[in-house]
Amino acid sequence: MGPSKFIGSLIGSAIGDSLGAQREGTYGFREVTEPGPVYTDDTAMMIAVAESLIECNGFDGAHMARLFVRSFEREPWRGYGAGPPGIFKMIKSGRKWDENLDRELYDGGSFGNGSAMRVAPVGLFYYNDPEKLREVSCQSSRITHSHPLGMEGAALQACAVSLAIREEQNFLEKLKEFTRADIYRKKIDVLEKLLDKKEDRERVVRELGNGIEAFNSVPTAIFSFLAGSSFKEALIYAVSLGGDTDTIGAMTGAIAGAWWGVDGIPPEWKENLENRNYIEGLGMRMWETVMSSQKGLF
Ligand code: F2R
Ligand code: MG
Ligand code: MG
Repeated sequence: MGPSKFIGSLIGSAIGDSLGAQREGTYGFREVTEPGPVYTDDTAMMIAVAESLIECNGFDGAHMARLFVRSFEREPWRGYGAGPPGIFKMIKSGRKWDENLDRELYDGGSFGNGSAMRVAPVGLFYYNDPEKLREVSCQSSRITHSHPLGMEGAALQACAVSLAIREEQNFLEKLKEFTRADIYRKKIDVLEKLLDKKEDRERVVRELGNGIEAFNSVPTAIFSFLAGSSFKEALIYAVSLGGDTDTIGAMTGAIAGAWWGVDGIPPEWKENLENRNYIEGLGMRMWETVMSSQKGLF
């Protein structure tokens, strides 16, 4: 396998974020056809996840947490969710990454989509190892999102990216097998039935959601990917649903970019992406790291 799918997933995620950023938090069904000039917290955190996995050749929670803090301190204006900045402050003051710090902010921890929106690199890194993918998705989520539904959302999104890398033909069946929480399993059942009714956006949003909670956005991103017959179509559809559009866009883009590869992304969308060269380079480095560790196995 060449690097195209790895690069496509990271670039696709950043483009989906930039496309959706133009209408995050707005409602009603409206298409946006050109990505905006800047990406948001979704991409800033996704970059930190990728950098950490590459630098550590796998998951190191303390390292990843440090990179989150560094990224936030450099660019606090990226539009972070309510919880993470407080957690970064706790980590800076010496608290450990695995103390479930978000439980001091939310009962039972956060089930926001903040760990699913950044998890694509975990799906790439462990694309061939579903158990490890689940474990690292949950551990990386736990730094800021330790609620079981937050962790499950991250694991499900990473799984979708890994299935797209492999161009899995039984995509929904595999996702269903992987999922452990009822709310996600039920939504996967629903989305299968909605696939030929995608133009009824009101119904799609009513049944799948378009909110900031992981369970109201991860299934919607998976649906948007499946509803599109190209990267562009999937992304425009995802953002047209309104709500948490940068994040639903980022997650759809990570899956669609993994499936169609970097050449499946419209050139004019890539041209204007902020930090394009750096993100492409990260995709390449991640591919090299994964391929060289696989070589060691055989
Ligand atoms: N925050 C935003 N957008 C707001 C507007 C930004 C503005 N444009 C700007 O420029 O400043 N976007 C980003 O945040 C979302 C990810 O959020 P994250 O990281 O999950 O945050 P948090 O605080 O953990 O959770 C988000 C909300 O979910 C609800 N929630 C979570 N756990 C809960 C629980 N146990 N009980 C009840 N509610 C819970 C809360 O409402 C949280 O505020 C992405 O959209 C990203 O783009
Ligand atoms: Mg955002
Ligand atoms: Mg968002």
